[in-house]
Parts: sequence; structure tokens; C-alpha cells
Amino acid sequence: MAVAELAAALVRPEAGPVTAVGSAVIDRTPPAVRDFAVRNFGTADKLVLQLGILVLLAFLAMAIGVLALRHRRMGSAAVLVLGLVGAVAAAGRPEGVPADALPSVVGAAVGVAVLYLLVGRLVPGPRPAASAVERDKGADGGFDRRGFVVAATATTAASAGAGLLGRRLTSSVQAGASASRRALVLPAPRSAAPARPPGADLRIRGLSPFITPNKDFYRVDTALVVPRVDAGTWRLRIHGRGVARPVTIGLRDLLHREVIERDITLACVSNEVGGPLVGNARWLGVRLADLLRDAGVRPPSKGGPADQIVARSVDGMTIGTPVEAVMDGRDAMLAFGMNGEPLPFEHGFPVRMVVPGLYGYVSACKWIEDIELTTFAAYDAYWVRRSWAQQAPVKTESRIDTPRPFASPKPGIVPVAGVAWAQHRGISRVEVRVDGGKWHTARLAAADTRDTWRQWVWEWAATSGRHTLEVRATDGTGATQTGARAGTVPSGATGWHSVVVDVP
Ligand SMILES: Nc1nc2c(c(=O)[nH]1)N[C@H]1C(S)=C(S)[C@@H](COP(=O)(O)O)O[C@H]1N2
Ligand SMILES: [Mo]
Repeated sequence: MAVAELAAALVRPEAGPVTAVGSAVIDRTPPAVRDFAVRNFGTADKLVLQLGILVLLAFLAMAIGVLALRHRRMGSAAVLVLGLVGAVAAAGRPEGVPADALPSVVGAAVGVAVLYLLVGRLVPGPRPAASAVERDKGADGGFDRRGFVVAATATTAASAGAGLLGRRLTSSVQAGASASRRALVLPAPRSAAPARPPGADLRIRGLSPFITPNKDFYRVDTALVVPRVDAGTWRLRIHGRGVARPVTIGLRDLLHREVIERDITLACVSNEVGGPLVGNARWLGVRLADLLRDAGVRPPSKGGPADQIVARSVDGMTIGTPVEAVMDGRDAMLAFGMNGEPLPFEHGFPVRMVVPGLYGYVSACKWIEDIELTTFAAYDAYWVRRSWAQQAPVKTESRIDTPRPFASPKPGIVPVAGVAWAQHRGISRVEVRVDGGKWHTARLAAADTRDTWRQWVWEWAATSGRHTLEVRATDGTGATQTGARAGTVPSGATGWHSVVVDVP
């Protein structure tokens, strides 16, 4: 394993067997299981997966060791099969290339050699050992105990050495990307974000801040190894149906275009009612529509032949977005700045897409490197092939942040507060009710734009006992959030968020 990881450092970190098999598992995980993992492990889901693979491998290694004592050939064959699994998983990823199979193949070859080395000390080989005196004669015919301990210790030390060396190599390869991020000076926007009204942040204890700091911003992606792209060599290609003038553009060129700055709330389709997978940031970037227009693209409403943009990332993710939505005048962006700093690697450095009003899986491609114009009829993107909806506008949602579930606030006035969002439609009203009673209109924080979430608060005169608080929002079109419960698959959860509290 260590040799395979070392070899992966030379090929690329994503080609390591554990990462490759983990990624293959992610790609094949049914939506229900994915949701279970996200719900129970959150961002730690990837760690849980990798630890699971390592534990499984440890058991397999023990079994193979025992098997090899009797049938050395079968033991070796089993090691080779494991290597094959890693190789197929690595080369078979969407962005996989044949060379990605190498680390697993090299690792398996070394694994077989080590197996022979170790098992050779435990069972008398076909030929007599060099010196019978050095043999520790046991009842079971004798094995070279000292030789085994020496070989096992040497194997362990060599593994640790190879593993450490692999780490070193990987981080030195990634140093270039980190340096390019540190060196990136964000330009001032030609079009600054509309002034945020002073009352947009109610600053209530327990309420999510209006702007989500980068370190607290939720992260959802399939990347077991966060791609570290060097901004200096990054290129974005725009091509496909109806692209009169295909372009390939680097970050320098992007920074020199008309830069805009916008507050936009991003939400994940996997967010449960009341869940944490939503955040609001100030993005800096360029209008995607401008770039598309320069490339000669026309939206379907103007006779363009393509109705879908497929964005591809360096890690093989594909995300399909309606061309019409990107070009209808909303601030669909190619963003390189997030809350005043270059995009963090976890959030897509150097460039990602952000489209107000659409769930992340149909709009917010991180580590983007390719934009292809095509049709929804001709191509299903990654999540669409996994039973999620082809098109997914954000549903009107609201969440109670405080009080927390099962809190015990004192009787008297208790501020019930939270956030509500309906990106690109805006929020016009939020209502709260207690124990299924009548709806009370909450006080809304000042509206920033219709692309951002909106805080709200309602002063509750709490009385002793167990109470259920519920919230619902009405969007800018006058439509009220439905109380009908639906799961996240295929196009986002619905229902009213409720919180039970015990007032002493
Ligand atoms: N390359 C890539 N981009 C991606 C994803 C991914 O898995 N890979 N996940 C998408 C999903 S499902 C969401 S909700 C958003 C989340 O963006 P964030 O992690 O910056 O919050 O990114 C989107 N962009
Ligand atoms: Mo998502």
C-alpha cells in the first residue's frame, strides 16, 4: 500500500489505490446511501469511507496471509486481484487515464514480493534452509522466527519510509498551487456589490451570520483529494454547439475582464429541511454570460441551438446548467474570489461557477476547466445519471436557528430567529407558529438582494411546557413554502422546519 501511495505521488495523488477505490465507491453510491452518509457523517463522510477501506484491507491482508501459509500461489493471486481492483478503479474514473493504474500495479507487485519474503520465513521452503542451526525448531516443523521478525520489521520500516516520502512528494508538487494562490492579487470590482443595508444582519445570538465565513462554509463534493490546481497553468475552454468562436482563457485574462462582486446564497439539494448545507458569501468574478456572448453563444430564446451548459472540473465532475438561466440577466458568475480572498482550495480554486437560484449540483462547478454547450436531450450530467433532476431551481426554504432543538429557554420573551431563502425570487414574508396554532408574521431583516438569504426574528412569549415551533416563508412571487414533506431526491426537500423546546 505504501509503495502504491508513493508511486501515486509520482503519477498523481488521486491515482492512489485507497483514493481511487473510495472515489469509485462514491461514484456508485445510491442516492439514499449518499444522503445517509452526508446526514450522519457530514463533511467527515470521506474520512469514514477511507477508514472503512483501510479496515477492510487490514482484514483482507490477514486472510491473505493465512491463506498464503498453505497456498502461496493463491495468496499472491489474491494480492494481485486487490491490485487489479485499485488499478481498474483508478483508470476507470471519469477523468482517469491509463497511467493511473500504475500505482496499484506497482503496489501489488511489491505486495507479492513481500508476501513471499514473509511467508518464506514462516513455512519451510521447497529448498532446505541455508543453516539448520539458525532455525527455531518448533513442534510444527520449525520456522525461522528471527528471520520473520527481522523481515516484518524491515517491511514495516520500509512502508513507513515509502509513505512519508510519498507525502513529501505530494506536498512539494502541490506547493506550486499553494504559491499561486498566495500570489493571486484580487482585482477591484468594476461593479461592486450593491451596498448591504445596515439591518441585513440582526446579530442575534445563535442566528447564522448574514455572511458565512469561508471556514464555516459548507462543503459538498465527491473529491477525496481536494484538487490543487496551479493558477498559472489553469485554462478554461468554452466550446460546443452554437459556439461561433471557441475560446481558451487563462486566469490572467479573466482578471482583466469586467470584474463584478455579488452576494449570493448557495444551497445544496441534499440539504434536509432545517439542515446546514446552505451558506451566503460575497463572490468576486466575471459574468459568465459576457464570456458566452463573446464566444458567439445565443440562448435558446434567441434561437441558440444549445439549451444546456455542461461544466467539467479537473476531477471529472460534470454539472449541467440551463443556458437560458445563465444568460437571462441574473449574475451567473465564474468566481475567483470568496469573501475577500482567493477561493479556498476546498471551494474550487482557482475558478468556480455560481448561479443565483439554482442548487449547487446544477450550477456551482468547482475547479472548473471546461464549458461545453450542448442540449439536455443529448447529455446527462453526473448527478442526473444518479437519479437527481436534470433541472433544479432552489425551493423556498426557511430554518429556525435559535432556539436549538430541545433547548430549555426560560419562560418570557424568547427570540425565535433563523434564515429563509428563495434565491433570485427573494423572501417577502416569514411566519412562525407554536403548537400548530395561528401563524405569526416574523420581523424580516433588511433585504440585501433577492439572491441572498434573509434573516428573520419573532419574539415569542414562551410559557412553561413542551412546545413545537414551526416556520414557513413566502417568496418574492407571493408563493408560500409548501408544508408537504418531500425528501431531497430528486430535486430538493420540502416541508416546514420544526423545533421542539422544553420551557421549564
Ligand atoms: N468539481 C465539483 N464541483 C462541485 C461539486 C463536486 O462534487 N465537484 N459539488 C457541487 C455541489 S453538490 C454543491 S452543493 C456545491 C457546493 O459548493 P461548496 O462545497 O463550495 O459549498 O458545489 C458543487 N460543485
Ligand atoms: Mo449539492
